[in-house]
Amino acid sequence: LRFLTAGESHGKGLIGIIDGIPSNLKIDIDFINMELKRRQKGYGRGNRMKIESDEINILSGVRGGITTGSPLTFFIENKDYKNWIDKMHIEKSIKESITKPRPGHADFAGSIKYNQKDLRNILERSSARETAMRVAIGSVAKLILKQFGINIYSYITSIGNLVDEQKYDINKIKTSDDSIMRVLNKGLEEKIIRMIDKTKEVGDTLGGSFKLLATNIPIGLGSHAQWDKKLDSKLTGAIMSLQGIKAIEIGTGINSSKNVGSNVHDEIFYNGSYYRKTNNAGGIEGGISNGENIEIKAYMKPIPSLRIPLQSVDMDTKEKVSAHKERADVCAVPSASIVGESILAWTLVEELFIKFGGDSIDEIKVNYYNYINN
Ligand code: EPS
Repeated sequence: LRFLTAGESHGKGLIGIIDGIPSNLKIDIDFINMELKRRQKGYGRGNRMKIESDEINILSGVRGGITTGSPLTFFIENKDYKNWIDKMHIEKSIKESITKPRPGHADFAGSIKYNQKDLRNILERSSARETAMRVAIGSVAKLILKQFGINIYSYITSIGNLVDEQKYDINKIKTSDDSIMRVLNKGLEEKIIRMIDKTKEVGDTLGGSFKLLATNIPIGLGSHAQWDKKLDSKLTGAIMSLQGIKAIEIGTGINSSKNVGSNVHDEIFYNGSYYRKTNNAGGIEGGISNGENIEIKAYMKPIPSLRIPLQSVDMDTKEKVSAHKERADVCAVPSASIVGESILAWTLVEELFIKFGGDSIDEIKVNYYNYINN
């Protein structure tokens, strides 16, 4: 199972190729489009989101609404491309050249690594526009997980220095889409919106954090036996690949490190099946899922495109300059949480297929229920 994405932020569109999706899976296009819409929401997005209304276009791998086992090809059009044809033309020479890297962006290191004089050749691909395709691909992963009763949720735990440390039950967490900032505390939402407005006024940006949850996880995804088979290592690596993420916590990992073992480890009980009363481990012990909910928190840095830019160096003249200005969002943490859900779903499907793999969804189900019922 693997996927690749291609496409630039202001190019013609985004392409995704997914290889290894089993046959006989029903593809719910409305669900994929709904997920794409969820990613486009949030207070603090820039004007680009008024131009785009992302919609999936399936080019291969599905007939009559059902997967055939062949690779899936997805296309999402960039509606903004028509405004960028001169700057993004495939053949005609481009007049503009960006030479002032934004601190915090891929511009600087990317242009040196790829020997590019025009930073747009780096920033177009490093842009978080790519995450639209990752959500489309992740929504297929969610459709697979649903077949096994596994669900994925997320909510925002902080924006800037406004932090929500409250614990919530799963029914409350399910309501996060009701809030434009995907927070569970209405009072906090109002404060966040005011802070985003103020931050926008002064030309600055904000980061934050979000929590990801996966429920009804079977015991036994991942393995303790080899470093590159550990579930926590795979999940954190995958989530870290999301643009802007700078830190990740599994369960109560940070607090646990400050505590004694007897206060941290989740005691084991049995009543017909095994259960825990706490989940400090975030559902993973020894690199293996232990049957509890998988709980992960991801932390996003503030967006590096600033209206009032930081100091930089013109890479052409080597003079001191202000960094390049580019239209951008003030805060995109709610969107990142949706992409986080997609990445979590994808990685869980990868692990599910390692353990229960087969070529049709029917075969995988037989393997899965054979294991679960034994
Ligand atoms: C992004 C910059 C902004 C965001 C974009 C990510 O786009 P633009 O440069 O066109 O204003 O809106 O996000 C999306 C286009 C999207 O679909 O999420 C960046 O530099 O990462």
